[in-house]
Amino acid sequence: MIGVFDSGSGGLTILEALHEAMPNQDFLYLGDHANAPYGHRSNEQIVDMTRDCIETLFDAGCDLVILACNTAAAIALRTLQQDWLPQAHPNKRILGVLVPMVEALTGVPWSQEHPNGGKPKDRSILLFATRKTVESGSYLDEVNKRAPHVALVQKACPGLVDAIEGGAGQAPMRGLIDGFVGEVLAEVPAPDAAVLGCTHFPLVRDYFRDALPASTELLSQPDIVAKSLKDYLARHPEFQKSGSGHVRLLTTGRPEDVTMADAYLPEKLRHFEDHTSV
Ligand code: DGN
Repeated sequence: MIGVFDSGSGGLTILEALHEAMPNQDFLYLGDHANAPYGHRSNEQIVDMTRDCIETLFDAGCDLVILACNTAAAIALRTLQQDWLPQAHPNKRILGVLVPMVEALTGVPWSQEHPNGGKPKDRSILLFATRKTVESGSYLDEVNKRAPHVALVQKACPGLVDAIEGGAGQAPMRGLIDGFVGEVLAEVPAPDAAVLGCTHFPLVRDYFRDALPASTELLSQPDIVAKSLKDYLARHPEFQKSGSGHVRLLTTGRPEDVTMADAYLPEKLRHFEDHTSV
């Protein structure tokens, strides 16, 4: 069984793509709704909360956990992988969403740095993400290290996770997204590509699509992460336990409080069970 974690319901966009790409795999999802959104939390709190949730997924029988949360991946993943996992759970693995995304944005494998320094920047890519992810600089640093020809322009979208989790109406949602996209297009009028670097944002992908120029390719993080996990499992068969395609959704909060479900989640992704682990 593979664990999938997000601060709230956004990681369900990743889970949906994982389930579609690996229909025989069993998945256990945990949304930390009791503490969401993580944008208001300190880095130390994000590390602690992410670790507690991963521990819960390990305890429930997962050997591999996907951090389907860009914020947690950017802030907590390296610390947890280096300082906690080897001592606490040496046989388990945590994977994030940043590595596959950086590889997709740059076309360069993660293991290669500075492959073509000195080239002029001839490809512009917009990254829409949470303020925490943008401020961490993780995407920018990793892209710059691998593909100096890519101009990655980050755009923080404060309040968007709250609006999605809170089930904001369609008109205010469109207004919010038009505002973010308009501000960044004033800087870069014709970007080659854009990526939604927050797992909540694909739930309102159509609004981003409408606000961006038709010539801008909108990359799908869920599809990129799913392909990457499939490749990882092919290389690491010890984590590939064949199952029956069972998917179970847990929340640290109360299922009836997961209000965004009604507004933006597809029906099949709405069935959270109660779970109080942290
Ligand atoms: N879905 C999370 C992400 O991908 O960054 C949102 C994090 C949050 O709670 N702010």
